[in-house]
Amino acid sequence: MRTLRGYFILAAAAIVGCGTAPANAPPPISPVAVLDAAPDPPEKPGAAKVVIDNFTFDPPTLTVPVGTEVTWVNQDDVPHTATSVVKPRAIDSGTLDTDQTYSHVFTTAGEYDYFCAVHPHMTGKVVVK
Ligand code: CU1
Repeated sequence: MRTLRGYFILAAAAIVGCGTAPANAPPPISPVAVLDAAPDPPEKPGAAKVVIDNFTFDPPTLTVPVGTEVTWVNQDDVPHTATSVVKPRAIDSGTLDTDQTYSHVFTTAGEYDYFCAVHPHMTGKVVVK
């Protein structure tokens, strides 16, 4: 009659046996390899990003060439907007919930001050040259 210890060794051997790959099998894919296979796409030319987080626009001042598409992405836990200070509003995102984005292509040089209509102390600027 086998002891408990004997059963344990048999079980351990079975687990190890299941984990042994056949000699001709491809190597297992490590999590690092999976990450390397799917990198973030590079930011396309003529594009720039403003991150909204912790009640701030980052960068607070963004300088871009004419023709740049600027995308605001709300990474905060609460809704925000990106809204031009002056009318007519070049920047007018409406309410952006968490992870929502708004994009605008700046076709005219100038300085575009904006703020968050929900939290007016949040301000930012896009300088288009
Ligand atoms: Cu806000």
